[in-house]
Amino acid sequence: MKNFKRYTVTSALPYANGPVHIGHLAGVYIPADIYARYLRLRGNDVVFIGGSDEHGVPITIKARNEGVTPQDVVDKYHTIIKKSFEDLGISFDVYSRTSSKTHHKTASDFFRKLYDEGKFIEKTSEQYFDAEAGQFLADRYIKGTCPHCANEEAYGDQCEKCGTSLSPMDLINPKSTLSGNQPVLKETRHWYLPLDKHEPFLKKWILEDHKEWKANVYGQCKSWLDAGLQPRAVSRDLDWGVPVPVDGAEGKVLYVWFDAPIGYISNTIEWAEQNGKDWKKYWQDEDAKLVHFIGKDNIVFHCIIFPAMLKSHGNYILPENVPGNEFLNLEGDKISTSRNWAVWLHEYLVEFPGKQDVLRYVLAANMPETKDNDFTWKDFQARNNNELVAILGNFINRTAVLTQKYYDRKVPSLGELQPIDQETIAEMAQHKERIESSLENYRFREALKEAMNLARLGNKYLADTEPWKLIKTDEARVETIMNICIQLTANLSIVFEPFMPFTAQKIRQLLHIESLGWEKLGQMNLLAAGHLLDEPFLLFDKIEDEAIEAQVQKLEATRQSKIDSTPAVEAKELVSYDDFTKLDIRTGTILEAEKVAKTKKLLKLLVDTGIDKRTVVSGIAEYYNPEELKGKKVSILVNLAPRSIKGIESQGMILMAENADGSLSFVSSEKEVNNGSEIK
Ligand code: B3M
Ligand code: ZN
Repeated sequence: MKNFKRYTVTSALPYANGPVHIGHLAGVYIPADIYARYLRLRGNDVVFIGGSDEHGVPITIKARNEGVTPQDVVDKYHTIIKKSFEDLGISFDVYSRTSSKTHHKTASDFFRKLYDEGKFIEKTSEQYFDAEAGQFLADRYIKGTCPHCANEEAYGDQCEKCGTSLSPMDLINPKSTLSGNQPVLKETRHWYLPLDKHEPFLKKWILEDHKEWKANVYGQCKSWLDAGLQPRAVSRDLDWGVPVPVDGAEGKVLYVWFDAPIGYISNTIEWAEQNGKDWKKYWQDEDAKLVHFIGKDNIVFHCIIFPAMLKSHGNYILPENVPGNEFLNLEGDKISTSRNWAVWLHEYLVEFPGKQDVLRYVLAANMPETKDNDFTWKDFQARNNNELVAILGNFINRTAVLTQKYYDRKVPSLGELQPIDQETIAEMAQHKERIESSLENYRFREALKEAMNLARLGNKYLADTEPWKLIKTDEARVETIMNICIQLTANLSIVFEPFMPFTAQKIRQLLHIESLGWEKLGQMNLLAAGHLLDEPFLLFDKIEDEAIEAQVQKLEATRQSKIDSTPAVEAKELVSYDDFTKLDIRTGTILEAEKVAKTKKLLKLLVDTGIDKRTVVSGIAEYYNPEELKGKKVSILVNLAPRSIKGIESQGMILMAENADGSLSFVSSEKEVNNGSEIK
């Protein structure tokens, strides 16, 4: 195995359009932080990079929906995310953002170099354009009917009802969400990374040279490569992002997945500038080991597209490993930001103050390393009460309390060893290598289990030796036992440092020592006889049923509110007042009504609009009989362009309120008003 001099550890840059939840943590940030902390503890030169991904269409959509700018959106979430990571003890060396100046320049230069060297292909294609809004439409800005399940609200990239991936051209009756108009096809030019050309290299590099990658990651890469790679567009028609640095490319930005991974480099540059380091040593020197921590939905971008970009550029090292994780579910259901089905980190930190390590522990223990895994509040409670309190906390507390009681908190000396002592010491020494091997192979759950086994070993040793009985008969023997327990406790402060840094710090406080460094793990002479410990205090406390109930209730409330609410809970895009005043809506009265032949839903109505008497075809036959409609007061949109429906010219539209079950009812004024009164 190669010996690396430096480590460049990245963790996926979360989109700054929402806070971070436990799924992100278990999948990416906890394993990355454990790894970075472990490497540092071993004295390695490490840069651990994080940051917010602040580009992409979802951010622009959120901004539109909220009537703010994209910059407002990312400013808000970048602040929340950054703070919550800090509070959880995620030990980034740098946490920056892709809207930064450094990033814009780095990404722009990266693109420009590839462009200048002819590494892209340029293609013109037809894309949907909103003539009224005067802009090309990102897939997410187009809605229409799903060709698979007839959902009328399908997006241009996906139908959220049946889950099918779509392209905008698949939609029946596509509509721009900007203007509501039918978009038109218009030619546009974009730059493509010819992944097909990189395929032979990627095949060898991944499938032959990186067989050691995790099976889930390797498998996904293999299926992409087996299917054959296609050129990928790396620019978009959008006004939010890094502008394409080419003449004549106005209105175009780099595709978010082109610029975001370059964000790792940009953030390293910022860090290096602030810390007097040379960033190139971490990105362009074969002695540096680059590792990307990501979730499974990001595998193709980090294993195929970004390496192809780095390789095309030519100056960069490629990742040694990409330990991608599967997903964490919550109480049996997929975590969903839009459904608010999540445990949000910033909320957890407020609701469970001082319990960062409990969350870190539970998420590491349930890390979805090989398959999707589930987080439940019951398990959270059980792991806290039965493992952290009953095993780790219990052993250390007994050690501290007995040392205080028998020796006034001074470390007693080690006497003659008995077989049980020797066995315990030997077993302790074995953990080091096992834990190292687990950590270096990205098996964090296994490493954590091994660490916990050290605490178990301590409890077993205490139970077997029973110093509280011996103290009356064999005081010298108790000195040895307590010395061993204290040394074991010191070992626990080392081994838990990567997983539970706050707890490791507390253990050091109890022992009254500074950080020991990883190499001391397994040693028995960490604290000299006579060293004075601190006053005992508890490392963990029990989590009661009420606290867990409250969390379960909170989730239940989310589930319930989703069931109760109508499907149309989200407001539509904003419109200007001018847009609104274009609609001419009047009160009217239905004079005549009859069924439209050979249809189930349609009625032909004659309406007195106060301006004229006109025919309107309306899809209300399932809810109203023609007979009951004569004399009904209605609201009617009178300046809707006439449409021919079943051969009848319909002049306007009757406004209806649609209930959650789809039933319709008329909208009419509360007091008696004349026909033709304007509604505004
Ligand atoms: N923001 C996607 C995600 O959060 C994306 C990761 C970028 S890593 C360069 O899933
Ligand atoms: Zn569908």
